[in-house]
Amino acid sequence: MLYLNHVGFFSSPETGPVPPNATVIFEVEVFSVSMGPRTMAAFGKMDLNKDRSLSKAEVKEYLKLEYEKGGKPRDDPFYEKIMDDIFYKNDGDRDGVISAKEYNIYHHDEL
Ligand SMILES: [Ca+2]
Ligand SMILES: [Ca+2]
Repeated sequence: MLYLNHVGFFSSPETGPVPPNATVIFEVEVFSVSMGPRTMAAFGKMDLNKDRSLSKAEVKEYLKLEYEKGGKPRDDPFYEKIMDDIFYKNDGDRDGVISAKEYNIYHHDEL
């Protein structure tokens, strides 16, 4: 089962790396409902330095903003968990950044 989280990344709690924290997964799922599917517009918003790839710092910054906007700021370990999952699932070549291509990769898949 796949969830789409609030920044449009897919997340699978069954096969995730370290998400025994059901609360995180639940909240990620809740955010997904309000945000809809991943778009290049969302990518552009997260890509602060416009190099067409997302570093952990950029994703974290975005997560923080979204949670603060939602009135539910979290501590760093919370964001780290979500980011671990995001990068595990989306950083296909494991170079530590999510390229536009990697970000968009599931977009063309049948789920
Ligand atoms: Ca970037
Ligand atoms: Ca990558």
